[in-house]
Amino acid sequence: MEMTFRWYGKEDPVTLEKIRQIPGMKGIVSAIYDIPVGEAWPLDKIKELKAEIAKHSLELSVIESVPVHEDIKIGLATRDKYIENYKTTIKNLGEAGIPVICYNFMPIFDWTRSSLDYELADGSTALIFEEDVVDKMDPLTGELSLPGWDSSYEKAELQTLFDHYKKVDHEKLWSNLEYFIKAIMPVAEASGVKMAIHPDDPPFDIFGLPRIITNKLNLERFIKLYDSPNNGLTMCSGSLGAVPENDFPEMLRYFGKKNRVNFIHARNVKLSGTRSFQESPHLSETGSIDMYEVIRAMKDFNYTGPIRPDHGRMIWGETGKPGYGLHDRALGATYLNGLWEAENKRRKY
Ligand code: DNO
Repeated sequence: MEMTFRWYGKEDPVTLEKIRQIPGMKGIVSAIYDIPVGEAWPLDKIKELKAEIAKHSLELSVIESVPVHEDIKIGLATRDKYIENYKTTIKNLGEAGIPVICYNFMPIFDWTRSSLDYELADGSTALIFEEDVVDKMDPLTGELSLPGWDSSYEKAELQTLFDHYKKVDHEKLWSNLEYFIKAIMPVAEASGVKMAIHPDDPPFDIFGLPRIITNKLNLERFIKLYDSPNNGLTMCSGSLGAVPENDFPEMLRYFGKKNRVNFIHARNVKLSGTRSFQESPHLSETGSIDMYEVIRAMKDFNYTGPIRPDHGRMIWGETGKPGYGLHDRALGATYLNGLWEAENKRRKY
């Protein structure tokens, strides 16, 4: 595995100087944040980002995300022009030597939580999802926005989008995804770029909008849309593991053996209901996911790709982007490195 860390660019209070001091840190997961969703990313901007990261002896290992324009997800006639732009971005990223692109296909909203600063028993704060709270939220106010969302929409746009999505059920979303995948994958293959779709977070419908990248059956359906290792997955333990019916380590092993795991997000969640959870520290005993099993699964298919510690709590008085502080994510990276070293050595003896 290659240990990586998400960096939100020059505005991020967690600087590259700090990230490179985390033991074993090799790569950066980042994006270009000032290009409107749907436009092509110019090669020179990509090269600039890569060079900035290289100055700190780190590598730009993954782009997360190249966002998918809503017209593609809805299946509007305008989608073709956005798909052409997406193909240009993939081609340019390939030319700059970026090996992996993470993206998602969630309608309108990216990852969603009911609170960003829930106080845990130890005084740290974490992100949580409580179904009954989310059920009462009004998604049309335009006030719902989370740190790190690829895109968020103004109130007026939201109503139009919701109107469009009235005609998009799960099967329609699948066919729009298939259309997109079949169009972009030949370019990804020719450019040497591995695509890694991120599961829906949480992995069930919210606000009446369909979500389809949610469980083993659907991931299997997804990889069959286009049979190529370039058409792969981001296996995110916290997203898929947020519902009791998903056995994350088993799914990781299964898709890993099929050579479809192109990126891994590791974090823990503590389930507090069938559709409610708290983000917990990475350590197995604090959450519902057995992180040692995750590492064992990775070893079972000899994973050599990128992994990043996903969201951390806010600890030691740190302030900043909820989920994306330095300290708890650095602890997460160190813990994962420890499990990995131990499992590697155990297998050699
Ligand atoms: C949350 C992240 C997601 C992810 C996108 C990928 O912290 O895992 O925002 O970056 O869904 O497109």
